[in-house]
Order: sequence, then C-alpha cells, then structure tokens
Amino acid sequence: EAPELAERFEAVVAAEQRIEPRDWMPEAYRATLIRQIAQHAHSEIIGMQPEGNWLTRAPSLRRKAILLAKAQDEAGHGLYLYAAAETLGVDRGDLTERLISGRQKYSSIFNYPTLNYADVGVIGWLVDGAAICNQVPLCRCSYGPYARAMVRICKEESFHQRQGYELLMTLMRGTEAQRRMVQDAVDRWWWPSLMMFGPSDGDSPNTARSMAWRIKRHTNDELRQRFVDMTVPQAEHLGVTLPDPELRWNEERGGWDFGEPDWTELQQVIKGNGPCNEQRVSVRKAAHENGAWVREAAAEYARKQKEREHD
Ligand code: FAQ
Repeated sequence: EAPELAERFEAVVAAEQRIEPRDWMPEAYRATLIRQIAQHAHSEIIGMQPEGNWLTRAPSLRRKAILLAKAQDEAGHGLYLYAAAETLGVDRGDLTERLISGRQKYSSIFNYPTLNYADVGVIGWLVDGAAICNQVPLCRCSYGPYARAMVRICKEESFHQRQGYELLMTLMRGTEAQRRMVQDAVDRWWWPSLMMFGPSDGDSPNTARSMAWRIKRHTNDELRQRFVDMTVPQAEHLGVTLPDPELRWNEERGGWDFGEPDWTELQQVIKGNGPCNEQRVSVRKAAHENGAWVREAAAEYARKQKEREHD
C-alpha cells in the first residue's frame, strides 16, 4: 500500500538505484522532474536561436558546417529531453504550449543577443562549459530516463565546448581587431554564464528538496564555484581578461574568489524582461504555428497506418 510504496521509493533513492517510469513516485517528485526536464528541453530548443543567427553569415564553409552540426545536436537534445519528460505522463505538445504562453521557463542565458562571430566561440566555451558543469552530475540523477539522456548530451556538449574554445584560439592568433572581438564577447557573456547556475543558495527554493531526492547533486553555488575554478586557467591560456575585478586566487580555500552576479538582472531576465525574451518566444511560437501542418500530416498518416493494420 501507499506507505510501503513510499518506503520502497526512499530505499531505491538511498541505494543510488534509479526510479523508472512505471515505479510509484511522490507527486511532488514527478512535478519537480517535469518542471526541470521541460525547462531543460525548452532551453535546448530556444538555445538554437542565438547561434542560429550566424548560420547564414559564418565566415567559412568549415565554420558553417561546424555550427550547423552544433545547432542540430541541440535540437536532438531537446527531443531526448521531451521524450524523457513524456515518461512522466505529460504531453510534448502541452509542454510547448506552456513555453510559448510563458507558463514555463527556459534558461536565462538565451535571452542575450549574439552581436559578432566571436559570440559563437564564447557560447561554446562559456555557455556549453557551464552546461557541462551543471549537467555531468545530472547523469547520476535518481530518475532513470533523465540520467540516461544526460550521458549522451554531456558527450555532445563536450564537443561543443571544444569547438568554441578552438574558434576563440583561432581568433586570438589573428588580428588585433579579432582579439578585441573576443574580449568584447567575453565581457558580455561572463556574468550571464554565471547566472545560468541559478540564484545563490540562500534564494534557491528548490535545491534542498531536489538534493534530498538526488535529482540535483550539488547546490547552485557549488557548481558556480566549480565553473569559475575550471574557467579561469582557460581564460589565461586564451589571453583574455574576465570582467571581474574581485577575481582572486584564495590559497586557503584552494579556489577562486569572485564577485557577486547582478541578481536583479537574473530575476528580470527570468521574468521575461531580458534583452531578447520577446523575440525568442515569438520566433518559437511562429515555428510552432508554421509546423502545424507537419504534425497534422504525421498524425493522419499514423491514423491511416493503424486503420490498415485492423483491415
Ligand atoms: N534561467 O530553486 P532554483 C543548455 C528558476 S544549458 C531561468 O535554484 P532549480 C545547453 C528555476 O527554474 C541550459 N530560470 O531552481 C545549450 C526556479 O523557477 P521555478 C539549460 C532559472 O530548478 C548550450 C527558480 O528560478 N540547463 O541548454 C534559472 O533547483 C548552448 C528558482 O531557482 C538546464 O536546464 C536560469 N538560469 O535550479 C544549448 C539544466 N535559474 O521552476 C544551446 C537543468 C533558476 O520554480 C546552446 N536544470 N531559474 O518556477 C537545473 O539544473 C536546475 O533547474 C537549475 C535551477 C540549476 C537551472
């Protein structure tokens, strides 16, 4: 009965085993996973837009092929994640409706504009770098379908991060103007990348419960620190300056001290008031509406196939 089911759930989680779609789970666990996985899926799909902006203006055939492959990977990630969310009993169409009506969130980072080609490199380096830091621990998430989706996604994100860094290394070996482009892109993306990890621990209402359920494995601040520690030496190697005057090695802690992100800005962007929120959602809405005939045709085809099977 119910208490036994709850006990079994707790035991599976405590033993580091996986909860699977047909297992009993607390309703709040299900709701938390739907919220997080849907937001994650939406982020992948909306996340195609900032870089997609440069597909037709890539500086060479090689750069265009790489960027196209990356954007296609992101579409794939979105699809695995929607499929993982569907195992929890929601419908992908409904999730998309919730995204375009503003009832579900997506990552704040994708509400900033991409102003030059160095932004493509910086997104790979910093945004995919932050995504990896945040997502590697999710490979051990207690919910099986999400954990398994994360394994492949993380492998592809690593390739994305490397392509970004390689692009930036190339620009840094170029002209003075190219080096300035890289620095400008780093100045604009550094703080928003730190905000990807979410509010500071004191203002993060979901962390404690998600950690108890072993959905999250680390707090937002722990992962942010890990990202800063990983990224500072990479910035030095690249030859760029991170725009934080408070960045300082802390011998005692064995980590980098850094300044406070602008939390008001994060709240504003999450609320829909970032520089590109309106554009991102309206592009997604138009794509969804323009794709209606494809969904109708696919559903009709499936219906006819089924009818034939019954003949
Ligand atoms: N943006 O209590 P917490 C990618 C919301 S990577 C917007 O700390 P939680 C790859 C949060 O949802 C990006 N909203 O929440 C790529 C909650 O609101 P709610 C996607 C944010 O869930 C690269 C409220 O604030 N990655 O796409 C943000 O415990 C390049 C309170 O926050 C993931 O989604 C934010 N930055 O921790 C693609 C990873 N931060 O729902 C293309 C999976 C917080 O209660 C190109 N998600 N909020 O109304 C997670 O790890 C977690 O959900 C966190 C937030 C860490 C994002």
